[in-house]
Amino acid sequence: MPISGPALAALSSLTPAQISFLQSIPKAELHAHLNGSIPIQILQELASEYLSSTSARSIPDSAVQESIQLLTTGPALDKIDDFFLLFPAIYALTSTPDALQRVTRAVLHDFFDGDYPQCTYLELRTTPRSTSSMDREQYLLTVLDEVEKYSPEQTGLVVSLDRRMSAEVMDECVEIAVRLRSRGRRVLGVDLCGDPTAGNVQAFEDAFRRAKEGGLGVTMHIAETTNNTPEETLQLLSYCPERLGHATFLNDEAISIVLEKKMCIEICLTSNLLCKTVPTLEAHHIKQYLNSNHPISICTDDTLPFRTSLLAEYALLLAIPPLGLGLSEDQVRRIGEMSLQARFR
Ligand code: 6MZ
Repeated sequence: MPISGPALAALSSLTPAQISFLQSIPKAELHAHLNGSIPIQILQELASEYLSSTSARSIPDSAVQESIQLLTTGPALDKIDDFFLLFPAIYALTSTPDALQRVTRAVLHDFFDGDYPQCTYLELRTTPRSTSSMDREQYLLTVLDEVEKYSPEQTGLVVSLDRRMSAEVMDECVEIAVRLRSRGRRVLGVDLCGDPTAGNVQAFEDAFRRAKEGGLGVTMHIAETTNNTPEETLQLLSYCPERLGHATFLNDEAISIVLEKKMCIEICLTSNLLCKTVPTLEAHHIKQYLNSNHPISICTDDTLPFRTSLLAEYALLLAIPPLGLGLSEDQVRRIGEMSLQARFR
């Protein structure tokens, strides 16, 4: 995966000994979206197959070409909304079982067997989609088969519930997730993701209650933008997630709940910087969690558009300011341990 931007600057500033240290420490990637983590070469291959095929189109060829072009050069995002516009083209290319199988295999390879292993443990998350060639259950089974084939001890699946889903579709996804888990499949949890301004979170209560009753872990993208109101955030916290994605704009009341319940924060540094929800590394909310020794996990979010890797995200911890946060090796090792402790069982 090509790396650029702040992650590359941090990685390039490290000594070979520091890079070896980052490679050697045990760490879990807990927040990686499957369709946001596809290696660009695989996506380019899928795009050329799509453009030369005669099958029915779900979106115009020009939209696919434009998005692939942007993803190849590294998209400049003015705001977080621009990020979500990249997905219709990616989705058009991963809408058959064969394509989904290929991307899942490639993403697993990238995390475990690329030039060097990125992590010792991976929770991959994805949103079940119903397409013309598979229903939501087939979608999940296709991904799960690959995940379990690759390394059942080192990987598991988190089922993402998109905020744009209707309550019925959300319930269906949770029902499938619970059923597959009860059959011993590696379904570990559910996530709430998607456009942070979409949906009414009160309608999601039932889905999260059922997921918990079914033994699934719960994580959710929360307070990712200033459009997420304090009321919405408190409502989501009342569903008792064990982990939170981003949690960038929490008010004092929300922070005290998060600290008291020791909810692990999935921190995605490059994602926040590039989506401009955090202005600088210096201003990042990771600092308040480091100061209070609160559980955090360093994650990539979407290596494809953000052009980063887990190792590069860890480089942002170790590099000297302003390129990084200037943490000590002991602190960084401890963060790796925390990520492993926060995995869903
Ligand atoms: C919210 C995000 C996200 O599920 O199709 N996704 N949702 N905030 C983010 N941070 C910037 N990054 C990715 O992977 C792609 C989907 O993950 C969600 C979006 O809903 C996106 O469509 P899957 O594998």
